[in-house]
Amino acid sequence: MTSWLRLSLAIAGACVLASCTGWQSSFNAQAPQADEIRRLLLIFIAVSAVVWIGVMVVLFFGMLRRKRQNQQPLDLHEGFERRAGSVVLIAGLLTTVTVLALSFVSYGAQRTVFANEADPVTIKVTGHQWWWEVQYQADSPHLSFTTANEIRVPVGKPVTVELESADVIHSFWVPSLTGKMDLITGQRNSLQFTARTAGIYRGQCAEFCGIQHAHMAFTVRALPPDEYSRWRHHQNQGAASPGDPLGIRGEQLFRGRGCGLCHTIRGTLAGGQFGPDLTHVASRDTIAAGTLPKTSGNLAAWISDPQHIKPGNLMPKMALQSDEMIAIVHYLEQLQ
Ligand code: HEC
Ligand SMILES: [Cu+2]
Repeated sequence: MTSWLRLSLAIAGACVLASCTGWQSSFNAQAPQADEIRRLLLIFIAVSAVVWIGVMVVLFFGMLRRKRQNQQPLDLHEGFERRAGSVVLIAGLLTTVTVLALSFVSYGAQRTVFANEADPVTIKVTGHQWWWEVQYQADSPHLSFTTANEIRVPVGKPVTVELESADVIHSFWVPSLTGKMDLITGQRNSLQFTARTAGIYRGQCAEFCGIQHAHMAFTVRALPPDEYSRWRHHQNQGAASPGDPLGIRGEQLFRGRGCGLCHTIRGTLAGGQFGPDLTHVASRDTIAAGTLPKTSGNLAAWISDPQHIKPGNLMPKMALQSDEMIAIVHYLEQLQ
């Protein structure tokens, strides 16, 4: 084998295998629901591989042993016709049995994937072009709150996500935790999963929903239960009041410049419902639905020209002076 060929094979192999691990992969299953789907996937791949190899082998021998050309096409070969007939019949029966068996296996897997465990944590997720609204629901309304693009769940506890859309059809997909489900206006779908291991799992909108569909990602972070309760308690609080003059100016500008018409910051007068809730925006890892890491520089870049980062997204470019920008970013950075 030439070294060139060996190198390309190694790179191709690495690419194929690399896609099997990582934080967004059905092969890296971290919940019983995802285990079932991975098992199903492997069974389907194995059965299809056996069928494909069988067809190729028969085709290969057929080509090797093909008959001479100069036969009379109208001659009948009764024995041959009969044998061919039984081969077709057996192949047909085998196909039926295989398809039926796969249907049963897949029905079995669905019973786990769609089983509803009692006493789940309920999270309502609403798809928007092109971000995710995440609403934590509780028995009493003062324990419910809204955030965006990042979902946190307790390890080992069943979580039900209720899915709805504010505009077009989206699809909720965190391959390491469970299967896909569509978000549809006026219809409430739901999915359940129980994360087994603490960690961060990436999700992605899996239904083409417009120009920024590819920038509609989110993360699910599974936390130990006590850490989860602490996080939830903190998120439920209103926003921290700005602690210095620059922050106070930032808060005033946030409303004065119209940001508060689209964004809510709980505990302040900003109560817009159109864009993501920013009450604890500084506690997020990313902004704009997984598009940029949340740093001061990226916040400023986003606010100064969101259309450059996600062309066509629904936050307009606003004219701000640079000192106003500095104050607003300084304020947002305090919203831990
Ligand atoms: C017309 C409504 C509208 C106005 C006005 C508006 N935004 Fe937005 N904003 C949005 C929408 C919609 C998004 C989500 C965009 C996306 O990710 O596709 C967003 C996203 C953001 C984000 C990222 C949030 C996250 O967690 O991903 C920040 C930060 C933000 N806006 C700050 C501001 C600031 C500061 C202003 C005022 C200068 C402002 N916005 C004005 C609609 C608006
Ligand atoms: Cu979408």
